[in-house]
Amino acid sequence: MKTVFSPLHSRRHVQTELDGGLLIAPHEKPSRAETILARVKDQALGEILEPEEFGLGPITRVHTPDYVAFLETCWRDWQAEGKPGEAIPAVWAGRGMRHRVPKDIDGRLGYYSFAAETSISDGTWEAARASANVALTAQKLVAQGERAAFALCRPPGHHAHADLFGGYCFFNNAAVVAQAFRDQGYGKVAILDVDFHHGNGTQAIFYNRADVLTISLHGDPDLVFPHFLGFEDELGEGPGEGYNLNIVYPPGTPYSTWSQGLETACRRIEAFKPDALVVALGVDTFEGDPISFFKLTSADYLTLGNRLQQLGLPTVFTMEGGYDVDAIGVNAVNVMQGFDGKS
Ligand code: OKS
Ligand code: MG
Ligand code: ZN
Repeated sequence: MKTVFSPLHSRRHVQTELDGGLLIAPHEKPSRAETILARVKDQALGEILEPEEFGLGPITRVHTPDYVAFLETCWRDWQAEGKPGEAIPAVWAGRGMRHRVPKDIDGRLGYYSFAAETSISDGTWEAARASANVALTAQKLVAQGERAAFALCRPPGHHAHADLFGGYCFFNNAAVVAQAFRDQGYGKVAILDVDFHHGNGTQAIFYNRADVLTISLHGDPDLVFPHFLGFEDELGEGPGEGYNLNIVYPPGTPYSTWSQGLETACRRIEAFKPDALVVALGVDTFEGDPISFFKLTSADYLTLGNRLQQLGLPTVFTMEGGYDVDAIGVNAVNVMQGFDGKS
């Protein structure tokens, strides 16, 4: 399988993540992508390509132009106000308040986000753009006939809504890829999110559409991030009713349980008969992950990859979460190798 990777991911190098009342060193750090790339090379998974430049067109198919413009100037605007640290949202429109875009940068940071752990500094815009280009290049490879491609995206994307950042995500790479398939004439696309966290942004972007099926397996949002979306009674709305599926699990879930939901998801995808599949791949389901509570083992990722291959679909993998950096390369590449037939 071919991998798409951009060294520009390292332009996202924030120093802070608000966690437990402290500004800690971020979990979502450059070594994540470098470790996966090293494993891709070590295992000779396949050719490694740099992304092409697709411009903002495919991004604004799923994100609003005002949100994209905000991200482009956010750090500049923050600095222009003389703020001493990294840009962190700290105020939101609560119940009963008005959802309008303020002029002030503190107000706009709140308007365009849903959480405060995701700081912004210089280079975040460039890295997020590169990450979307990585995803779109993988999509192009598959549209040109590759059975599958690995978009080694960083920063990740699945939490980003049409006009909200958060959960370390800015552009929803999986959604951008799915929409690109649609715009190229693929009639139906399925997105399967196997990251530990609910793919809230992906769900929201396609919630009222029947042409893109969204499925996410994740930790119970009653207990974990993103807290306010991802419950099993969220089935889609309007024309999209029946085209969103959430499968939630409690702490300690091993592959033997998790894979039952995977089977449900695979059967739903088979019934949908999509023309392409996007897998939002997080490996924060790993037993050693520092911020998650599932118990998947490294060997389980080979099994997962093999099961996804059996769907028989043109497939783009977009990299999402995974924070046990020592294991992230083995785990992510195991999915690709399982897909390619290794057991
Ligand atoms: C807040 C925890 C924030 C978790 C962000 C989740 C990132 C992720 N202390 N999403 O898939 O991995
Ligand atoms: Mg998920
Ligand atoms: Zn995650």
